[in-house]
Amino acid sequence: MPHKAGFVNIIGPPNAGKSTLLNQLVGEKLAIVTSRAQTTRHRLMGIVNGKNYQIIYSDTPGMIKPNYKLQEFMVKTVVSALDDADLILFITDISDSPEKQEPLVKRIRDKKIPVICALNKTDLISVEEVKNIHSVWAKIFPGQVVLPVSALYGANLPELLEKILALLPEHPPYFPKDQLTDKPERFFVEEIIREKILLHYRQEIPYSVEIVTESFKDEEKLIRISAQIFVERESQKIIIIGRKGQALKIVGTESRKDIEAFFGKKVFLELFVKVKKDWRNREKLLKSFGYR
Ligand SMILES: Nc1nc2c(ncn2[C@@H]2O[C@H](COP(=O)(O)OP(=O)(O)OP(=O)(O)O)[C@@H](O)[C@H]2O)c(=O)[nH]1
Ligand SMILES: [Mg+2]
Repeated sequence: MPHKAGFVNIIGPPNAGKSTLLNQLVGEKLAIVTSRAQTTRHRLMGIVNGKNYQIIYSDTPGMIKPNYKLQEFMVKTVVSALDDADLILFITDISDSPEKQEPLVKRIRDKKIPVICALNKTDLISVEEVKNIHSVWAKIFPGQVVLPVSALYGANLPELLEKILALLPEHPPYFPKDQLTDKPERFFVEEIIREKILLHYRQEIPYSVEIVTESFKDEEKLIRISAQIFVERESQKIIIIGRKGQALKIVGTESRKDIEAFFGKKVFLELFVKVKKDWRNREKLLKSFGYR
């Protein structure tokens, strides 16, 4: 049997369930998930290996109209994922209006790359409604696979995998067959901390935060990690730390537990908060934070 391999890029509007779907398809919690839009900022690959195939999934940020430089970088990430896909896995909340997705749908159609359209969160509506909306999307993507799914509950995901495998090109593996992701350990530390910040702080605070792992020392009995939390203004630093450091302590404890679970090892985590004025709009700083 010939070997199949390819890049399956998960693309869609914010909050559609892209990261949830990546985690389910890979079978590991690689990507952070929250109920807030624009949780994902970077492209993240999750690799699934079978005897005769290798699927390289990419989670991407939600497609938006950018308001500041960081968001411009996020959009650039989505655009490049549209370009290098062997298969575009377009995902949208089944309850979101198809009209709203028109500009992104047009970009996808123009690529002339095979598409699977996953209509997510079917658990929230009736079977009848799913049928009706499915027929609307089938007209938007004629001749392509349109599949209602629930990423959260795993509904229809075996069918989705089958369709992906059917459309995957013949190719030798791109990565070693035991590789799970393209990202280094530090990335997951930073994302876990950011997830806790998204969960615990309101309004703009999480969007003004960037995490940088200063040091990551894998010692015999534990991993010693020191990370910086960058904010844009002094007032945000005060909020992040909280009264008597209580707020930051919660973020630290919850992050440590998740990082321990992720690496399967005890962790000592130190967090520092620093102001980098207006970092979201400073190109050089953004590049130093890994945005390309
Ligand atoms: N009910 C339901 N909720 C879901 C489903 N899939 C995802 N969610 C929820 O939708 C929210 C957004 O999920 P994410 O996976 O972070 O969505 P995303 O598309 O990656 O979002 P961004 O990274 O912000 O663009 C979270 O609260 C998820 O738990 C689903 O199938 N059913
Ligand atoms: Mg996401």
